[in-house]
Amino acid sequence: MIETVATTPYDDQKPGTSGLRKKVPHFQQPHYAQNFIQSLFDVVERPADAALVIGGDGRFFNREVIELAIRMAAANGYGRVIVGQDGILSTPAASNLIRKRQASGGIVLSASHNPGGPDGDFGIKYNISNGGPAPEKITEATYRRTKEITEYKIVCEPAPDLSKIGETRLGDMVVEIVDPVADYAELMQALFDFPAIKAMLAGGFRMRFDAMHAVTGPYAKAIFEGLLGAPAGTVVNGTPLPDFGGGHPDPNAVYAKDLIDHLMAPDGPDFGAASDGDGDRNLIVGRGIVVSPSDSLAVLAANAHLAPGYAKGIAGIARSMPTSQAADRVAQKRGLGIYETPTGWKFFGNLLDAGKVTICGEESAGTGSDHVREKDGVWAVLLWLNILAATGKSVKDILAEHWREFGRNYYQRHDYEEVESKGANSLMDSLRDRLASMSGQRFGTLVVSEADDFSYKDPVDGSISTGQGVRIVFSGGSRIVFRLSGTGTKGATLRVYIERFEGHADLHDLPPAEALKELIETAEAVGEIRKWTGREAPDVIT
Ligand code: VG1
Ligand code: CO
Repeated sequence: MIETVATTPYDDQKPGTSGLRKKVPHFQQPHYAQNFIQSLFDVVERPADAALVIGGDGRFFNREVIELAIRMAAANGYGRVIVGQDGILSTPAASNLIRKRQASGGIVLSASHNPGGPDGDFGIKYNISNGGPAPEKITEATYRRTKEITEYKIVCEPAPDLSKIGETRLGDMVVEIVDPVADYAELMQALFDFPAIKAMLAGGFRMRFDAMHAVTGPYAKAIFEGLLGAPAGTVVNGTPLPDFGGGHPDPNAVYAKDLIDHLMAPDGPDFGAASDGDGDRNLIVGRGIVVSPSDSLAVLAANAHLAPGYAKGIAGIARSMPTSQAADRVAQKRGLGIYETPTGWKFFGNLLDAGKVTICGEESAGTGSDHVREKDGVWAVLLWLNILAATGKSVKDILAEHWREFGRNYYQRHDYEEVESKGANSLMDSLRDRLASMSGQRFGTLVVSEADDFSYKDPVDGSISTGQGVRIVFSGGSRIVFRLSGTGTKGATLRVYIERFEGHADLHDLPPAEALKELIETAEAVGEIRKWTGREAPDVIT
């Protein structure tokens, strides 16, 4: 039986970089999740009897909202929902299922790398039929709808048991509970040389995968320890926990320090990797060296042809604006198309669908390809392993050779977290006010050659996104980018991205902080970060 429930709008359901993210108690307000889900169902394109994929990263409140979404889908005319067992689906696995099963879309419940638990973060994201995050025109329409919603529909019956694989019915709708890993693992085997990676692992190559108590645990265990035969214990923190073990499932130098410490030991493993809450990010660490995500994108693009799935070569590369220009150098040398998009995976979808690019990446530890329409942590790890198996080289050697061939883009991102929104906005406003007069200005030895607020015109559908971050480019190509995060749930997070190109091979082994010293000082001088945020130093440097 379908019940129509009266509700009143909330005024703060505007999706950010990657869906709607709020603290759990915020989501637990009466009808809060229902309003957002109904607004989605009201605006998205879906044929009668459409299929919908539903899953999440297993964080606190995941199951409740999955059950709600199933009951609301049944009341809103969906013909079938495809749900990961126990409500689990990594973001890339959800993307794959949407594509493979020709669903009209999917609901992914995650706040990605943000902490979980009763006081942690929660999130709802909608993906469209190509498997990718909803583009801005849909997120904006959803937001408009949330401001005028008066009722939502839900079936009275409870959702079926999410732990039992198989089909049941709820009202007129089929509820299909699927193994969250099987289809994804099959796709990975179609892309990579599993026998070669398996032989490398059998030959004594040692790896460590840190799932950070988040969703990649079951995927990593099935693929690395199961299919590829890595010894049990290769995957650590491999059971998804509702609060991620109290940790912060963001694979960077701060939160994945334990993994990095293992890899820095002289007798440590050959290769280490970690993923985030929902399995779309990756951190790659070689023995004695952490790979910066922007470099990882460039290396993967330059070597993808070594994996069977990309043997024909790649069509082009796309990177988000703040991501370093290391990938551009690969594209230039190899005669490939290169696209610079705003932050967030939703901007890659059209380029991938149109076949303009094969590999995409962001400085925030996200890389992926046209195999799905999301970034994909385990995919990136497998492509690295495939490259290592095909070349027989170490991560350190691969990077050194890459820099010798293409030069090195030294890079850092400085995050100032949970600063007061007012100060952060003033900092950005002040920069924007000065953009027009900045060109030609001198800071130490650096001269500004160009300064703008990044805007993007999608080359496929012509849509325009403005205000995507302030770029200050210096003669010689060094850059400082300032933008505010669109995924935080408290105050504002200021991100400052700093980059300098170094072509001389004998200068490729400097610590990034040293190579970027002058630019870091210039970022303070231009942005007046201390003045506006009251902070002496960033919280996180990646
Ligand atoms: C951050 C990253 C961005 C990424 C987004 C979602 O956004 O900078 O590159 O796409 O998170 O990642 P922001 O607006 O906070 O800078 V995740 O792993 O949520 O799916
Ligand atoms: Co994520």
